[in-house]
Amino acid sequence: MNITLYYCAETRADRIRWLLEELNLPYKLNNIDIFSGEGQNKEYLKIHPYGQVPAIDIDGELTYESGAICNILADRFPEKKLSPVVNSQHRAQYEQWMFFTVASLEPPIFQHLLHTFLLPTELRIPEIAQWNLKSYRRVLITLEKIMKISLNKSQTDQLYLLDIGFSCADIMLGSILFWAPEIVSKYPTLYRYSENLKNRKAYQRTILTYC
Ligand SMILES: N[C@@H](CCC(=O)N[C@@H](CS)C(=O)NCC(=O)O)C(=O)O
Repeated sequence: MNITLYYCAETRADRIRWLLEELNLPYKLNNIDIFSGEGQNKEYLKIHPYGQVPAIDIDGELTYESGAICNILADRFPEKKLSPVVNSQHRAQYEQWMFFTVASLEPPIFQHLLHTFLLPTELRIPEIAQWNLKSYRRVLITLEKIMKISLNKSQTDQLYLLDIGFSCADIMLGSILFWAPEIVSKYPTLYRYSENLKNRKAYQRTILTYC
């Protein structure tokens, strides 16, 4: 299998790289410097019509959208057990978490970060930053309660979203929690969960090449 990941460090493309490392697959990286506008090059727009990362080429088949790429890759290697097989007992829970991350968890924290430091100063709107921080905290409060219940039921102190163990849903959710650890640190179970994920060898290999 020939895999090329269109990548930029410290972006949503890290989710895919982390998953590729967990799957132990060989892959090529094609670095696209979205911060200098490289994403909008005519050539790259043929790969990703919005000029964003990640995008992936698997044996000549192009896909973009990080959640979809994660699903496709995890499902293609069922023996690695990073996604429960379709129609299996745990698949519904898995799908729930995969959609929850991009639809409910990511938007408020991304909007908060946009309006606190990602956008140029003159475009930041403090009210939007505040409102989204409040929304993000609301999501985290409930998530903390859910995680705490799971931890109490679990026989080990390793915490994952699915009781069958680590899955691609942990990559999706964890990678969003990593964006603002100072906020997550107010929720002890969630913080412990995200710090444990950071210690995974495959994640460490992903971030090793940052500097
Ligand atoms: N929903 C998309 C979002 C992709 C996205 O916004 N990527 C950012 C980096 S994290 C990007 O490429 N931004 C450059 C741009 O929007 O021009 C996904 O999850 O793949």
